[in-house]
Amino acid sequence: MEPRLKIALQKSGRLSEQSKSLLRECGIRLKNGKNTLLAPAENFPLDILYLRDDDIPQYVEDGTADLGILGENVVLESGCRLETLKRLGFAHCRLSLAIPKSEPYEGVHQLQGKKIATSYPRLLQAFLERRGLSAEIHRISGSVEIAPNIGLADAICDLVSSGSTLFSNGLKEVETLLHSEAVLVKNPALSPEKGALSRKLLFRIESVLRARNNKYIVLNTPNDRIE
Ligand code: PRT
Ligand code: ZN
Repeated sequence: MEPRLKIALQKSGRLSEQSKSLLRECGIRLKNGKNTLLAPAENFPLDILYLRDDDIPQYVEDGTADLGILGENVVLESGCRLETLKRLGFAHCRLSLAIPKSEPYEGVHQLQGKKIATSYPRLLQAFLERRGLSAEIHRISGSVEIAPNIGLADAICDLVSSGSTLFSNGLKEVETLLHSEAVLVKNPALSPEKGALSRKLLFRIESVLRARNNKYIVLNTPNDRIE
C-alpha cells in the first residue's frame, strides 16, 4: 500500500481557515467534511486530522499524526519533542506580561512573589527563572484578561495581537516573552517513505510562501520603482 502522510490541523479557531488555504494553494484538494475527524485529500497522499490545537503536539510527538500546523506558542508550551520545519507567516502574536494600567512599572523584579494568571505556565515559569524570580502562577484556560479585575491575580501572561483586549480590560503590556506565528511541525522519526512525502509537501509550501512574499513586495513597491 502507498504510504500516506497524516497532518493535524486546528478543527475550528484562528488557525483553521489559513491552514486549509495554505494546503489548497499547494494544489491539494480538501474535502469539505465538516464533522469528520479525519478527511483524505483527493490528489495528494495526505489525510487531514482535525483537532483542538492544544492536542496537536502530543499527537505529532507520539506519531498519531506525522505533521501539524499550530502556533509556536503551543509547541513551546507543550514541551513535546517536535521538529519545526517552517514558520508559516500567519497568526502572528506575542506572549506578554500585563499589569493594571494604573500601576507604575519599574521592571520585571516588580513581579517577584506576585500572583500571575496564565494559560502558559511553563513558558512563564522559564521566563521568571531566567531572571531569578519566582511568582505564584495560576493556570487558567480562558478569559485570562479578567483575572486582575476580579482580584484573582496581580498580573497576567497572555497572547496579544492588536492589544485591544488588554486595553479594554484596563491592562498594559510590560514584558514580551515570545513572538509567535503558525509553524509546520514534524514528528522527528518519520519512515523514509513518509520523510520523502513530507519533503515534497514542504517544497510546495515553500513555493507558496515565496510567491505570497513576492506579491507582497510588488504591492508595496511604489509604481515608479517597478521596472
Ligand atoms: O479550540 P482550540 O483549543 O483549538 O483553540 P483555542 O481557543 O485554544 O485557540 P485560538 O483559535 O484562539 O488560537 C489559536 C492560535 O492562534 C494561538 O495558539 C496563537 O498561536 C494564534 N493567535 C494569534 C492568537 C491570537 N493571535 C490572539 N490574539 N490566539 C489568541 N489570541 C487571543 C488572546 O488570547 C487574547 O484573548 O486574542 C486576545 C488578544 O487579541 P488582541 O487583538 O485583542 O490583542
Ligand atoms: Zn486551544
